[in-house]
Amino acid sequence: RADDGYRLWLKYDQLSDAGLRKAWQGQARGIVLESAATPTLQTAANELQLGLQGLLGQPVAVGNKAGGKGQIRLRVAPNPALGKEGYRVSTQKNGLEITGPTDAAVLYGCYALLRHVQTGQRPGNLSLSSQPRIQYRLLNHWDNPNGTVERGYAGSSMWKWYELPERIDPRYQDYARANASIGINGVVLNNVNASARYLTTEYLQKVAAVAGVLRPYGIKVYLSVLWAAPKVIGGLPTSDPLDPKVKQWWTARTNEIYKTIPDFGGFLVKANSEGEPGPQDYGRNHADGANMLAEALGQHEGVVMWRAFVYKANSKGDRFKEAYQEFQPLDGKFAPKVLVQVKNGPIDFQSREPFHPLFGAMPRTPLVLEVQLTQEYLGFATHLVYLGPLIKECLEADTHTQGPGSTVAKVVDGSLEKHSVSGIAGVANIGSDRNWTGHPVGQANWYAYGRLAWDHTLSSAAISEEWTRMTLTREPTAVASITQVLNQSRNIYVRYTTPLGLHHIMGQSIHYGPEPWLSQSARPDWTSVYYHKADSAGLGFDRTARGSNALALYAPGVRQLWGNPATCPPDYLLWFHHVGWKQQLSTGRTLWNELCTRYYSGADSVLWMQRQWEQAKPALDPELYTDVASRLRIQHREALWWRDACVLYFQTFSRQPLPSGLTPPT
Ligand code: GCW
Repeated sequence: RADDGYRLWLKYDQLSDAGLRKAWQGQARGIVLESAATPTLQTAANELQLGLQGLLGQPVAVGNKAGGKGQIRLRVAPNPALGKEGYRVSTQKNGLEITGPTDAAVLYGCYALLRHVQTGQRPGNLSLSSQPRIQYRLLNHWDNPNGTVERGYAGSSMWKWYELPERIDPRYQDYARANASIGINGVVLNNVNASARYLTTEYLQKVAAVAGVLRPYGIKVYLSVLWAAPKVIGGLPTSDPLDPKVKQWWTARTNEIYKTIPDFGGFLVKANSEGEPGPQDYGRNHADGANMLAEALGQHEGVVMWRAFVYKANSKGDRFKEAYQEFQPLDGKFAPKVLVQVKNGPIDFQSREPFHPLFGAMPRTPLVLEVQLTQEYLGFATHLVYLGPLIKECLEADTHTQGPGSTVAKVVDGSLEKHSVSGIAGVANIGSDRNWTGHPVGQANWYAYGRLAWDHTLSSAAISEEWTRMTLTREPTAVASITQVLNQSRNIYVRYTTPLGLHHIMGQSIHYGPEPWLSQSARPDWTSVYYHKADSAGLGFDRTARGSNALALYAPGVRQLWGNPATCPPDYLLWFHHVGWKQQLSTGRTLWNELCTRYYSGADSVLWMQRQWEQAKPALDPELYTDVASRLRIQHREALWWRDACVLYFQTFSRQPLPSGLTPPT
């Protein structure tokens, strides 16, 4: 049967290994609810039943009385070792037991057991237990009320606002299942470039209907809010956060939200960024704005996530430093309900960025890590790029702010600076396409994000293997060739687009394809030449003390490593240094030769990806095989486009021939 990708990784097809099936069959004849059947516990039992029946090919009854052997017991019971959301799946003398302190924890345990069976593990003496390291694990949709998605490449928005609240698209429930299966517990439904409309009574009814579908899966809804909403829909002359009428307006709106959606998650705010309104319009700062919203939330459980993605048009400055300059001085000024949401890197979701200097620099403020799953700068839904390595690279980066080992992960999970709240956000790559993400492998990015949000110590390779086994095939040689492609894909993409720390040289506004020559735009930091600074002497942005000195924003341990071109890893080199064309790098080649070598080997590697994919063909669904194979052909064509455009353009500065062995573009 052709697989259209709709089921994502939740494929409960019968296990082909009869021995394995048999081994599990005896353990899973029925499911017993030992605790009150709340909607979430009932959901957990239903999902487990659906999954096990499919995987094992036998009926699995759900009841509330233990009867006979092979029953799986679901039980909500306090267990300090599991935190608030942790689960334990274990073999007891009378069969398998799934426990956790809340019904959502038990739901996570059910998905863990299903994952175990589905990836082909043997039953044995089971003891799986895990708890999330980060509390708020969110997807951020950049979806607009008119059905478009900002930077969305998988069709239109999956939220059908014009049908809600009366009609509930069945897709919402499948979306909830997919999220719950990887531990995502919150979703921001709308774009950070927000419409005020979501705060109207009409829309709150719609939001409540979506919340109703997500609730049994342990998922809360959040909204992005337009700072100017009091003016736009409230009829007030101002949205100054210190104006009592503005405060009153937000408090009243918030109370109405909670009347409609009692477990509403909270607000996400993009303010004074890229033309969005904000408290600075009234001479106030980000903390004034965030704290006013926190006050409006009052006793309600919700939180404010205030984004730090800000920069102003400034030809002389360095955009790299701006968020730091605006936010770092506000550390300690935010109310307890406020978290500041920081992108992984200082510019904007480039294919490789150094970690954002705010991590570790605001110890009194919980920082949410924002990563982008939609591939705005990584080839949309056309290029195969598995983002596990990108997310891990940021999480594992050492900020050195409290000595070596002060990783971004420890800042984000709250352990380094002793915060009791913590959060992570992934900008969704999901749309109305039948397979949700456009590129079938985009599903792996949604999956990997959720798994890392739950446990950032998991390895990116373990996750790609898990995803492949759940989604594509369990045939070992195919799994090996596919996972090699996934694991290498991000480095390959970097090589043929922006090697050695080049950044922001893509096509203007659309953010696709190469445009390193771009020198005119509405603002200097929306050009390419602002970032690569190519001239006859060399290439790269000098961010040392001789240049913009952005390196000074980092702790000494980082500054020393990156500040010296000899010790700066080649992957970050041009982020921080203007390097002479003939300068010899640690790789043994001159800058020019290394640059060309990377562009060429990157583009060639796409042919390797194609061969690897072809090797897996016998084990794959034919439609899916062809879909990805075709996209890989586009990817190669476009890798050559990137390679040739960039090499030829930079050659006008370097005035050097290609290193021997490389064929010049024609
Ligand atoms: O990456 C840039 C995008 C904008 C986006 C903005 C942001 C939502 O090009 O489309 O707007 O970042 O993150 O706010």
